[in-house]
Amino acid sequence: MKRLLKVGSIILFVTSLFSIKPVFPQTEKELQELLYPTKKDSAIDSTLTETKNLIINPDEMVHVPAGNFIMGSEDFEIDERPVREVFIDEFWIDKYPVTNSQYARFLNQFKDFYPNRIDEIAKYIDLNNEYVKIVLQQDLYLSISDYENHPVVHVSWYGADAYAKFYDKRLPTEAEWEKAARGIDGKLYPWGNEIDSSRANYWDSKDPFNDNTSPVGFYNGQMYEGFQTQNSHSSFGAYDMVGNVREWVADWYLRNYYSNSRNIDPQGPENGSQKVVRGGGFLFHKKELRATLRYSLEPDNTRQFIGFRCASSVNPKIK
Ligand SMILES: [Ca+2]
Ligand SMILES: [Ca+2]
Repeated sequence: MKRLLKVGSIILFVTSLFSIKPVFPQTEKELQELLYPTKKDSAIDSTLTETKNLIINPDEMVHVPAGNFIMGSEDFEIDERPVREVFIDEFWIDKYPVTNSQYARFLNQFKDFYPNRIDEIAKYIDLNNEYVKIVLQQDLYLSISDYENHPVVHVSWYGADAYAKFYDKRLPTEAEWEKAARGIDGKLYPWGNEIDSSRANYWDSKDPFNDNTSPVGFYNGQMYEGFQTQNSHSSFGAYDMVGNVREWVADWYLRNYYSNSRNIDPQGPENGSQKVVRGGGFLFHKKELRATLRYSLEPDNTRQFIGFRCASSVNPKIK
């Protein structure tokens, strides 16, 4: 809201110079056009160019109702144990991982709103890395063509957290992420207990992206030039929870946290040195794609296979 107020006051100031009645943006698209009237190429293009007929709204969120779910697993690593029932209050979570288009838009807006914090951008994303598909061209951050709807990678936890806060969202807790991925009944994957290459992007899954990221929402049941997918969202409608990129979440990592944590809205340990990363990525074999797998990394670090998605405790439609 504070951002809209700021935008509103800028618009009021500019329009008052020309004695024109101010028009406040009603939608994100109108906001974009007001902010970047001559730079429309920075706006979100939700149409995939390289995969025809796959159209998504990357800003969409899905609702996860309040209630218990089964968290953890007894069958794999020690840090996934024990299995227990955990209550999570209602929340919303991004339907897809944050894309290159979205992150480029954030960087443009961030530098305009916080001109004295531009130095922080270097801590948010490793723009010099060859795998990053966002470039700075003439003072404007842009997604490289054909990668607009691929998940952003090489973002640090700080870069993920800054994005979420800028849009009045937050990172999901580890428990929220697992509930959004598995549903309430302890499934190993968002759709069930078996995995194959028609459902998620993993290493050697023979998808059309040559062991790279895939556009978010790709595994939706469509056939793409001979490659058949199955609709592989979770019970709550979130896509790419496993496969594609692993995702930063809010919690600090502690190996034995599950055996000590509370069973109502656990928030993770008070502190730590590594943040939790969830959901298998395109560089991992399918046996490492289970939704219970826990991974961790120092928050200032970045990886080619790590992105993120946001959550909200407030309905995004009534914010
Ligand atoms: Ca793959
Ligand atoms: Ca994922």
